[in-house]
Amino acid sequence: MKKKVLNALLTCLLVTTSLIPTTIVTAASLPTTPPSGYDKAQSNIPHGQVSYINYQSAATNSQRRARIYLPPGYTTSKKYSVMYLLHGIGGNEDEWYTNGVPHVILDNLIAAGKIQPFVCVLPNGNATATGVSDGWTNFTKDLIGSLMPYVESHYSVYTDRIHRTVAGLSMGGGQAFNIGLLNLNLFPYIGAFSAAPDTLPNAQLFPDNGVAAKQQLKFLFISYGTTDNLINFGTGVHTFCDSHSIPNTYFLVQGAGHDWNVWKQSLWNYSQMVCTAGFTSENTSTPVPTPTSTPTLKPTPTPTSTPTLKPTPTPTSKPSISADLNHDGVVNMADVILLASAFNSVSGNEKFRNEYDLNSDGVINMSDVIILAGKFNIVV
Ligand SMILES: [Ca+2]
Ligand SMILES: [Ca+2]
Repeated sequence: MKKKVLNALLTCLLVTTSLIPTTIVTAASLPTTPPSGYDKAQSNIPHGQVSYINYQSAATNSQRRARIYLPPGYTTSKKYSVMYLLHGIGGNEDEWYTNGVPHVILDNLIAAGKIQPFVCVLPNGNATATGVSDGWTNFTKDLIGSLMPYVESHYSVYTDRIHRTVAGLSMGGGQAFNIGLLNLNLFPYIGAFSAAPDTLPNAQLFPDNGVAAKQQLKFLFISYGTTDNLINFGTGVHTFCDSHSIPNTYFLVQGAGHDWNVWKQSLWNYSQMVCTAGFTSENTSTPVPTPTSTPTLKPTPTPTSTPTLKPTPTPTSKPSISADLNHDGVVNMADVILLASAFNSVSGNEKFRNEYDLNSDGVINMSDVIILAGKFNIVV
């Protein structure tokens, strides 16, 4: 008799347990430091697949390449959410895959039941082409006008805003801010990891003083290593949001710089938190808010006051200044950091004018970073 009661209780317990959704584990304690092994491939779990895609871009009038991660068990009998994950200066569609192993991090999170499976696209965020002065800005047009339509017509993915996010590191973090905040009708979740000087000023990111962002943003994640010299760019956005009651998550990795330790940890946290915020929700009944500002393909309003994104003057007309600003023989992130430290300095400072004003227009700004980006990884 006792055994019967015990069995009944046990059955009851099993039924109850099976009724608990096996989906998202609460991410209340996030963001945090990931457990060791979060970025290490495990042989005993299902793996997603990463492959190249080629699409015709109206922004460059050429074929462009991206990588796409399809989660384990991907099937056309269901719809998936899509994350666009952007790389940094000097990188391309291979950078995240090679150095940040998003496929490994996502496989592990899915296997652990921490996130729902979703599709992750790794674009080339520098949509440079003949006649295009700034491929990084031109990427907005490429992403929205060509890459997103390609992905949404070739894969079994949702096409509404609730199931789409943009995130990125460094230059890609700046792009995530610029693209996401100025196209809130398309991107309600934004992740900016160690955002670089391409981050637009708050007046441009929040043209209505943050009203639309407060209304439409569902999740904003901003992260940095505490020793990163670029920390002020995204922290300025964080501060603006705090002072305008726009919810945001500000994640600092203590003692870290501008590196993959921060970016991989950020992806691990962001992926879980964005799912909790509704990114992979199966409930599609959430109404799309009417955009209060007209969505535009170009994130940059006409630069009337600042000479940002000016076309590079022809090199023949100016004496060429080396982009190897720290004179260590290679053009890389260290030089961007030096340049950023002198941002918005004007020609009154002779050292800056002589060494950092790469296009010799009297001001150190994004135009100079674009020039530097064009020489990235060049050994001088
Ligand atoms: Ca250098
Ligand atoms: Ca300049």
